Amino acid sequence: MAIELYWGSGSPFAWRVMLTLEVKGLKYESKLLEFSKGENKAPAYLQLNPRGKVPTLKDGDFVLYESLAIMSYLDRKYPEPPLFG
Ligand SMILES: N[C@@H](CCC(=O)N[C@@H](CS)C(=O)NCC(=O)O)C(=O)O
Repeated sequence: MAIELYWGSGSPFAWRVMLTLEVKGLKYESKLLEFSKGENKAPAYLQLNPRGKVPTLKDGDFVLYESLAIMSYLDRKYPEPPLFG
């Protein structure tokens, strides 16, 4: 199933997940949230990530937030090339 990444402009936490996806050659749908419009605090987004922060990753029905947790998840599910030695 498709991977979706919720991110916000200027977020280094989102960048590291984007870099992970690129390094692993994974296609994903970009969901850019606008902080200035409060899109990261909208009820629909808070259902995915109650902290109202980016990044959040959806992989099919599985939802995960916290950039390091997302990187670790992606590295386990898609091991090549490995991220962490
Ligand atoms: N520990 C979190 C930090 C995420 C975070 O702080 N994201 C910021 C952008 S750099 C954010 O969403 N800020 C919006 C807000 O707090 O309203 C992670 O590693 O994913």
